[in-house]
This record gives sequence, C-alpha cells and structure tokens, in this order.
Amino acid sequence: MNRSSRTEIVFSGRSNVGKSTLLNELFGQAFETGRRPGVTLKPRTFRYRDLVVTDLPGFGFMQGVPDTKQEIVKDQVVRHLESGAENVLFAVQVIDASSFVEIVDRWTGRGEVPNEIDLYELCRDLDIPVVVAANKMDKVEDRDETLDEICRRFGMLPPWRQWRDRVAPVSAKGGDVEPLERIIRDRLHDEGRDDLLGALS
Ligand SMILES: Nc1nc2c(ncn2[C@@H]2O[C@H](COP(=O)(O)OP(=O)(O)OP(=O)(O)O)[C@@H](O)[C@H]2O)c(=O)[nH]1
Ligand SMILES: [Mg+2]
Repeated sequence: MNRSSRTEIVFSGRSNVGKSTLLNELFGQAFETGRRPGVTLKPRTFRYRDLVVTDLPGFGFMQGVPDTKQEIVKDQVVRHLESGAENVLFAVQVIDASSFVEIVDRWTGRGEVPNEIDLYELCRDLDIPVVVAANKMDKVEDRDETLDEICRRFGMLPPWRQWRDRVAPVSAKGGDVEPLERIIRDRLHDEGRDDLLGALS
C-alpha cells in the first residue's frame, strides 16, 4: 500500500509516560490523564478528516491493575498494531526521559527485554516508522547526555541531534511540544497531506 493512503498516527508507550497529556497538548483533545499508571485501558481515537489519531493504553507495568488485565491490555496493543499496521503512517513512542535509561538497563541487566524496546522492535518489524517523544524533559538535568543515552538504547548512534527527525525532546505538562509538532508537520507535509495540518492545535 502506498504510504500516503495511510492515515493513522498511533501514540504508544509504557504506562504513565504522558501519552494522553501529550495528545491533549498537540491536538487540543481531552483524553483522560492521571497520576497513576493505567488510566487509559482501551485504545481511544479522534478523527480529523480522514486522519485517525490513536491513544493506546500503556504497554507494561500498571500500578493497581492485576497482571492478567495487564496481559490483556498488552495483547490489545499488539493486536491493534498488527491488524492496523498497513494504515499506520507512523507511531509516536512516548517515553519518560527521566527514567527510561535506568529502567531499560535494569531489565537488560536481568537478561530480560525491556517492554519499551520490545514495543519499538514490534513496530519496526511491522514496518511502522517510529518517532520517539522523550517526554518529561522538565525532570531531566543533563539534557544532551540523557538524549544521547536514550538514542543508544534504541540503537541510534549519538549525538542525538542527528536524529532530530525521529527524536523529539518534549515536556507535555509544561506545554513544550514544539519539536514533536514540527516532526508531525514535516511528515504530513512529506506525504502530501498539508490538508491534515489543521488537526494540530
Ligand atoms: N513532570 C512531568 N509530568 C508529566 C509530563 N507529561 C505528563 N506528566 C504527568 O504524568 C502522569 C501521567 O500522564 P498521562 O498522560 O495520563 O500518561 P499516559 O501515558 O497516558 O498513562 P496511561 O494512560 O496510564 O498509559 C500525569 O500525572 C501527568 O501530569 C511532563 O512533561 N512532565
Ligand atoms: Mg493515557
């Protein structure tokens, strides 16, 4: 299928990283957000013309949600991506930049594949381009070093600045989302879909 006939943008990522907050900031929506992980338990969408923007539930650990339910939610995310892959223009994988490297290293150190790397690889296997939104940058002190390390974990060689078309440092809560907005604009433009730019608030 021609990529320009693809019209879905999915927001994916671990629970509580700020997916819904980021969507609300970018598109002027009112998706439910919360302090506890596991707020979004079903994919939610909004439409603008033929563009579909999907807020996926968190992939992985959700406090207070039973393990069985977590597995069901995880399966739901995998199924959503697998079944809809050919409609997906790109995925925005949101991470919490203030804890990502530590969490990934902890899992890797135990010999396990971190959820977030698993999710990233799944999209790549499905031929879905992934943009990484490094959120909660307001909690990060050594900005460039952290972004370099994040890139490294995703298999992108530092310096992070050479990946500015795929890595966007943002702070959804502070309304600082310009780098991601620019990437989304550029990608829609490159698809010849300037008519969809109005979706961004
Ligand atoms: N410090 C900081 N907190 C943020 C930022 N973005 C979101 N948050 C907070 O992170 C928490 C989770 O935000 P949500 O948007 O609900 O996260 P989510 O990824 O949709 O979570 P689930 O729906 O549970 O998967 C909320 O308390 C937000 O206020 C940010 O840029 N900086
Ligand atoms: Mg959510």
